[in-house]
Amino acid sequence: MAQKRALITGITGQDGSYLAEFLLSKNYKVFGLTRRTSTPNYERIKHIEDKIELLPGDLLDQQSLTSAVDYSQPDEIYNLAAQSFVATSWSQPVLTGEFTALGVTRMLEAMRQVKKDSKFYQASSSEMFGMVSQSPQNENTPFHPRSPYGVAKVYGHWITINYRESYDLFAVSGILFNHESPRRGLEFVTRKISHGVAKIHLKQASHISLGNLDAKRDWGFAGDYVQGIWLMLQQEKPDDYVIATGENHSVAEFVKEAFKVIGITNWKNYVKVAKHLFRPAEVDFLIGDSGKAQKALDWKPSVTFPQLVKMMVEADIALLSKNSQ
Ligand code: NDP
Ligand code: GDR
Repeated sequence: MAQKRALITGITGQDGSYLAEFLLSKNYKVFGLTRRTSTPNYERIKHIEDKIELLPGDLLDQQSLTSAVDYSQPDEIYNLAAQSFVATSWSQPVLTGEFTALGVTRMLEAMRQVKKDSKFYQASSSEMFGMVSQSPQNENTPFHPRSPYGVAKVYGHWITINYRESYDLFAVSGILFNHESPRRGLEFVTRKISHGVAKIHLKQASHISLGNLDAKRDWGFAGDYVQGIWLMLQQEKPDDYVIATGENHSVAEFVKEAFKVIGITNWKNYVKVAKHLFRPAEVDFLIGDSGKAQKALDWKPSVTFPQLVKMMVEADIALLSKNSQ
């Protein structure tokens, strides 16, 4: 059988790096789209850089996307690139719309114009549910996004479905709930906590500043979730799936569990609540029902909440210890 070819946008991000590793383990030829920066940020993919091929491109630039698809001739396109930090979407709403919403159309156009028989994955998000109208949330739950990011993702979700229906493309949307790992960006709450706890453990900091401790999220492990993404493109027919653990916890519970890893129980003494970290509109409660994916894709999460927290705190302790040597 000919070697399969995949193009990943957002390969330098958390999910892109796990997905690239996973596809290499399946013997894919992996291409990754990277945008120009004055200093390369290949930290998450440096261990596989010699096994993949990086192509220049930006979600704002149609020509660069079309060229990347034309050059790589992918069997599968994974559109993971986005402005993905919800908080930033209020300070940069237009840019978020350009990347996270219109960027999807540009990628779909690139595929339609030069490689129509490719399979397309769109990274949709549980943020689309926003102010939830039912729990747990599944593929049929109505959307009520609460941030410019969430609104942009709803556009990306529907344009993917629209291209599937208009042009008969194999285009699918994975509605993924929060997924974390030691490779999570430092601005997201789980990594901010694991990194902060590691610093306190190593006596490099005295406290962590956080915003809303009451928000609840359905947190899974990114390594598990990229397998669900891949499975969606291995199906005979394109369809959309929720990927989630079916369990949720508050930010406070995450903090408590993280301090437990370093043997601290009175965690409230180490946390300061800062008003400026609260969002103009909040998503209070998310919990996903991945029953459809479990049945149709035979997917299920393998890492539990305490395992995830422990993995992240231990990885940050190791990282900070190494850096201070
Ligand atoms: P990251 O923020 O870690 O990675 C985002 C990636 O997008 C980076 O590689 C970034 O490149 C790239 N990117 C951003 N803007 C552009 C642009 N204009 N042109 C080209 N590339 C660009 O996100 P995650 O890995 O966590 O998430 C992957 C996708 O899944 C995102 O679309 C996110 O919105 C979505 N998602 C994530 C969930 C999660 O819990 N992680 C849950 C549901 C959906 P650079 O390194 O140059 O910044
Ligand atoms: P989220 O993730 O917005 O769910 O989006 P994030 O980790 O940023 O926030 C989760 C919850 O924690 C609360 N919170 C804080 N958040 C941050 N970042 N920093 C803080 O100090 C802090 N204190 C409390 C937030 O208010 C929020 O309720 C992530 C991203 O990966 C999206 O791209 C993805 O689509 C969704 O998950 C599913």
